[in-house]
Amino acid sequence: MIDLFFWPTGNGKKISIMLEEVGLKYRIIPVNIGKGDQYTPEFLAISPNNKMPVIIDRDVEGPPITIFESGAILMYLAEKTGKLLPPDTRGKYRVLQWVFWQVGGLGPMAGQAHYFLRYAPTKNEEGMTRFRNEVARLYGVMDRQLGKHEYLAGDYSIADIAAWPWVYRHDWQGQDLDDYPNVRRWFEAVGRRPAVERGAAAGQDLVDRSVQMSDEEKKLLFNLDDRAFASKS
Ligand SMILES: N[C@@H](CCC(=O)N[C@@H](CS)C(=O)NCC(=O)O)C(=O)O
Repeated sequence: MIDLFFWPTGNGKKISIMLEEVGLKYRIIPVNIGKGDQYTPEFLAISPNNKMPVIIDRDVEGPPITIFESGAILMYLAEKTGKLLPPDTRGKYRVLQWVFWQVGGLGPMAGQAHYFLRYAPTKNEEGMTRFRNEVARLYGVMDRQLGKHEYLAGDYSIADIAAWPWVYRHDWQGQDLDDYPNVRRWFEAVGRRPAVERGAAAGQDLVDRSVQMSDEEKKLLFNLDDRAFASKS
């Protein structure tokens, strides 16, 4: 049994989808990042960067294995099960370069787009333009790759699982999939996988998306102080 410290966001869903794909038993331990659960001493002890997802695997020889950072967790689960990451050097790095591209590029840039286009207390045109354009560039990169290959690294792999939950929020990033036909084809194909459907639905009951995030929640989640709200009308 794997303990998954989780909140239903793009980074969390990478891991619920992966666990569904590889068929490992898991239980969700909610980390309400809008309420500050990520700052408790117990959570910081397993996640020093105060972010979820984190897993604890007790089904191992010796002491339990604890891992934070979604890319590292995806690699661990792939290696543990021998699924969705080829074992040979060529195949493994063909996949890992796209996993790192997502974790270091698409995720952070799309996250900033979510902030400036959706959550920022004041409208900042420069931030909105900068991150909408950067995400557009990254979707262009994906579109070219997916024009040549069925999946990001050839066969379906952890690279697709890393990217899919972020493309799911393309509208929050100011992107229209009509502009990226290969991304659309891939997004729909991945979304039809039963394990992806199950993993994407995981923990949905934890949040009520009809309720707007409060200023206090924004302060916690986006590391803001009162100055960020000063010019709010
Ligand atoms: N690089 C990390 C990013 C994880 C991350 O940004 N998690 C967010 C939610 S999507 C979080 O826990 N935020 C809480 C906070 O920043 O206080 C990963 O890939 O696991």
